[in-house]
Amino acid sequence: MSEAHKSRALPAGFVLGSATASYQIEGAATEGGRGPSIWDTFSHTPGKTLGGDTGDVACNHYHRLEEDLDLMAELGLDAYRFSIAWPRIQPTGTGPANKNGLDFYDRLIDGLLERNISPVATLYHWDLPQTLEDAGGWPARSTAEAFGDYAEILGKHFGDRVDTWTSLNEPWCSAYLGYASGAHAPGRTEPAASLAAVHHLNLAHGLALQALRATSTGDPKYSITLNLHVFRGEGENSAEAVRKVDGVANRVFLQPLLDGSYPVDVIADTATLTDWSFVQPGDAEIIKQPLDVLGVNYYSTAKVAHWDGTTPRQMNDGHKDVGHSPWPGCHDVEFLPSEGPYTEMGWNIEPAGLTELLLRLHREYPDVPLMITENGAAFADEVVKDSETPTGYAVHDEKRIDYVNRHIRAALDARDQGADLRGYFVWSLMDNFEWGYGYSKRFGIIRVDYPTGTRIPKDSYHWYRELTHTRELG
Ligand code: GBH
Repeated sequence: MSEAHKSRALPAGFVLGSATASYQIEGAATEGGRGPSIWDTFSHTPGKTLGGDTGDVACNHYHRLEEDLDLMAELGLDAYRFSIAWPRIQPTGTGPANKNGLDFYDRLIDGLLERNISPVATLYHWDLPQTLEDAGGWPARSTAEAFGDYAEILGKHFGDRVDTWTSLNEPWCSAYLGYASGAHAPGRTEPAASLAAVHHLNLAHGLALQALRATSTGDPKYSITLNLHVFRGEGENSAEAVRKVDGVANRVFLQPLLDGSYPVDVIADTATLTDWSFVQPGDAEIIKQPLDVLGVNYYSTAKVAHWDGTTPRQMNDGHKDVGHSPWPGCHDVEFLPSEGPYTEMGWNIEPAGLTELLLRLHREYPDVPLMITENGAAFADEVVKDSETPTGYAVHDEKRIDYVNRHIRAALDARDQGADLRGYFVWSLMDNFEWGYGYSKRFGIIRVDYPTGTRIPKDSYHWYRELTHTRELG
């Protein structure tokens, strides 16, 4: 029996969850008073998403809430990580709360609590109200301020019942894919603006945590989720290349959030783009809020090298190549293809990277508890007729099971070596709108049949259910 399949017990209290995001699953884009977000605008702009796919209907979760809650209960989840759509709560990003929007998340949160599932709520998973983008978006300070007001509404209304508040999901993506590479909404390609966005996202996190702490009457935990990168350097001068990309990818978030300052090397590397004057006195104190848990999203690693300018530079941002770099200040860094195996996204599979990442965080910030808030894989599923199942179909996805199995083991390896890891959320509960890739990529442990919306639990769902019940990896 190979190491990967030796049975291994989960530690007591280790949280097993699953994750989704509002725009990726809800649909009902114009219902319940929801205003347009930057992702509505972007996905409805020709050429921006594969096949012109949009989140208009998505998984229709908005109308299938009860069924989805029952699937989560059957799965035996300890916790469910979802995001709240800002434009459902404030259709134009400012002003009073929209009652219909609050109602929907009341039903979700109460439905989770009735089923003994802890609600882990993210305030922002990329669906910025379009009105705020029109006023400047994340490169504008006013967006961070508006986010603080939005957080106050949420704290007052849901702060008696939420288990964990997460301010932002992956500000790296919001800043660099949204404002530098343009692969994500709003699709701007302005490297200098992307750095202002970084700061205003950090500031928004700080303002939100202050507002949530001031208004939540329960005893929630406070967190943020980052997509931290694991870089492998190759060849001469690669240490310098790794330092640069690590700066704009990881340390530009970790250091202000946890240490209260920006890395001086990042400020120097980006000096030709900006003088960082958007950082105002007092901002550092606002950003450095006590964190009960740091959320980590992990999928793969990346290989970088020093680029000497003699050959065409390879750039692979892990998303579509749109010709603009999401790496400001890294003009002499080249991205090399990593060794396989790969998922359907083209991302390399390397569980050891997760162990290393968790141990790094433990070494640098030993007092901060960690949670894997996303990990999972897109693979092509094998759908077969099966009269034994309620839907008449079975979905075989052995590769996804293997991916998740190996990554939980890699995470536990880090825990065994001292990392304070509290749990794991598989991405995703169900197939959904995979941003620029539309519906072409499936990450779910539940298959969604488009356009009917029929849910079909995959083999990985049954495997994960087994894990939540036995608490032992098979
Ligand atoms: C997450 O994004 C999202 O939170 C979620 O909504 C999404 O559906 C899910 O993952 C799957 O994509 O180092 O240049 O190769 C993850 C986005 C994926 C962005 C890996 C960076 C590698 C960049 N990240 N990607 S690079």
